[in-house]
Amino acid sequence: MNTSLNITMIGVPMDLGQQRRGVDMGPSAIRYAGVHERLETIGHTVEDLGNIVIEPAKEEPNTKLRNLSAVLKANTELANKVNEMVKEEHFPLVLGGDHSIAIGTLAGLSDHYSNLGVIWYDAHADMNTSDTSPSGNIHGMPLAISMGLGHDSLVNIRNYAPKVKPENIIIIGARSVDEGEKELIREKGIKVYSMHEIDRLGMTYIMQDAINYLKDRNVDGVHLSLDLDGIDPIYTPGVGTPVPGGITYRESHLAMEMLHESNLITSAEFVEVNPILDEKNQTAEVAVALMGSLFGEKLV
Ligand code: HAR
Ligand code: MN
Ligand code: MN
Ligand code: MN
Repeated sequence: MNTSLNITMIGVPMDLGQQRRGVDMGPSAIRYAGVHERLETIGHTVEDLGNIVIEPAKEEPNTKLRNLSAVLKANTELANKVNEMVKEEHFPLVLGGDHSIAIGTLAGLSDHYSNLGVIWYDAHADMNTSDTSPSGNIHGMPLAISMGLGHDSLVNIRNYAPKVKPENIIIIGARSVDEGEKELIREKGIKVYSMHEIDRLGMTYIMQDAINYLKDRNVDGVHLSLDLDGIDPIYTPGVGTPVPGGITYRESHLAMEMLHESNLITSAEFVEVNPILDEKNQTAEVAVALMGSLFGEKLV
């Protein structure tokens, strides 16, 4: 990552991709935890566009996808905003909101990049299709949709598909993966570092391997999609779907520091912060601390 970036933040107060209210307040909680000043102190220029407007949910009689039209509308708008940021050579930093917003972020990024890499830091694979989803929650689908699998309207935001190649995706931290997702992971040969590999090989090895993998793929940009539930809920309790046995606080900082050193990351989003389920805003504070490491903060 360059020493000084023009970072443009946008908040997406989306809670319609899942069923626990409160994650719409994630962007406010992250701002309250001091993101703007933290990144400026490192030496970056920071601009905050405020929040995208989320329209109210309505009855969706023709689909099992919960709140499809509102999720589609918000993601279409987000995609257009992110696309403008990239064109201006700004670093897009998206604040969530539930993980369904990655559909829009990736749609906005990848018509600019011809070979975009994606690092998906998450307890979940978020690779359900409309057919395999056990819940109908769109936040469990964004990676599948970005690969071109799922509801047509979501797959075709900005009128092209797919957004990412399966071989350019790396999942880190997986420990709650549905059967249909496992099948898709095998079928597409997606690179996954589950908690097993993290325990066994250590985060230093994993991140170096991930960075080498993406470099070998000749990616022209890498998006970091960081779901706070990837981290162990003892550090980040304010998430809608906590899964025990996650990545530690220090391992996560190490991962961000190594990504910073790699100079690969060209956009990022931090999602699933739910202040209602949190304790004293600590999940948002962890998000901002990790952004510090990702954007080049030095310990000494
Ligand atoms: N896999 C389950 C589903 O599809 C749960 C997904 C939970 N997703 C998130 N984002 N919290 O990672 O419903
Ligand atoms: Mn400022
Ligand atoms: Mn997720
Ligand atoms: Mn998750």
